[in-house]
Amino acid sequence: MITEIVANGQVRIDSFLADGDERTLADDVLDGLTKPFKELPPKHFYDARGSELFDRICELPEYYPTRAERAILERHAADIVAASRAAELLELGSGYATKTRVLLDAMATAGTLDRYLPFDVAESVVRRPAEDLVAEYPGLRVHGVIGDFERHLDCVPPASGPRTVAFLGGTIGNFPPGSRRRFLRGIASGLRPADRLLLGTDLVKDPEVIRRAYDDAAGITAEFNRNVLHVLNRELGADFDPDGFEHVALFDTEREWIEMRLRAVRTATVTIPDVGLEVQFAAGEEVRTEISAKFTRPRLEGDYAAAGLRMTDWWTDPDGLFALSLAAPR
Ligand code: AVJ
Repeated sequence: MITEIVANGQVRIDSFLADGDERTLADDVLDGLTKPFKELPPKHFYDARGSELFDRICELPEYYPTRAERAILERHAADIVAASRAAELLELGSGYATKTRVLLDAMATAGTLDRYLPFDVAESVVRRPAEDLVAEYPGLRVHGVIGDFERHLDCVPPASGPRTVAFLGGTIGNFPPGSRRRFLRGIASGLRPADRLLLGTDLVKDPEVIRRAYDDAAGITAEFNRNVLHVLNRELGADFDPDGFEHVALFDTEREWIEMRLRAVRTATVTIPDVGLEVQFAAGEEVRTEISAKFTRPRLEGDYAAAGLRMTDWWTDPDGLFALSLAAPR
């Protein structure tokens, strides 16, 4: 671990990422592209370009989750803070902390705000808002954690007051059901009785509305999807022709999740020197790049129960598109 203290001791940043980290990309590629049905995990979308494309997705007319979640936060931040009594906010996948300010404001108004702990893989994404926020909120302590929340959850410093762990945006939907419960169990095991999980979940709705959110008319999501191939080219020396792959988004009505895939438009042979792999693609062959599960309240309650949590509160936007819920350890 590398620790750094800045802004007169108000900001501390711990980094758990080291040399091994391209390794997880290499391992994921080696695993995923040698499976009978090829797949790549969605976390590798988010290099600088991917993060920028994702920000543009959030502004798209078709992509409702960001707006719906923000509407819930704006309307219910005070309720969330009253229910959780949080003195500190640990945010997993904090990004640029735009939604976070709504929560921090409500905590400041309630007079409980003490500490913010942004947790993200991207170093700049932890550092920049950390420094801005101490300037904006007098007395706020910021303890940033740079790491992979699938591996470094245990490295987060202990709570010094009632803690709310926020996992927003619906990213929990990226986990298939079994891993989802395992991940929630990992969060639950770090919660003390007064701590809460604040979770954002996209809800089941008209499949066409969901599908369009992942296949926008301007083609931004398609570019975002193909970006993972640019990442493999740059990081692993691969020779993918991203234009040789088309974007596919389909809603699995049985499992109620959206899938994104990349479909080879023609036969291709791709070499990936850094993992010593030569991969064949048949024309029309698909690589699954993301699942994004959609929830109902009973489904989420089932997941919470399986993870040792119980739902204490549930809020949706007026159109019922998205939900925020609070869960407590049982
Ligand atoms: C960041 C995982 C919440 O699943 O909706 C957006 C990613 N993929 N468009 C989602 C995403 C395609 C997004 N999450």
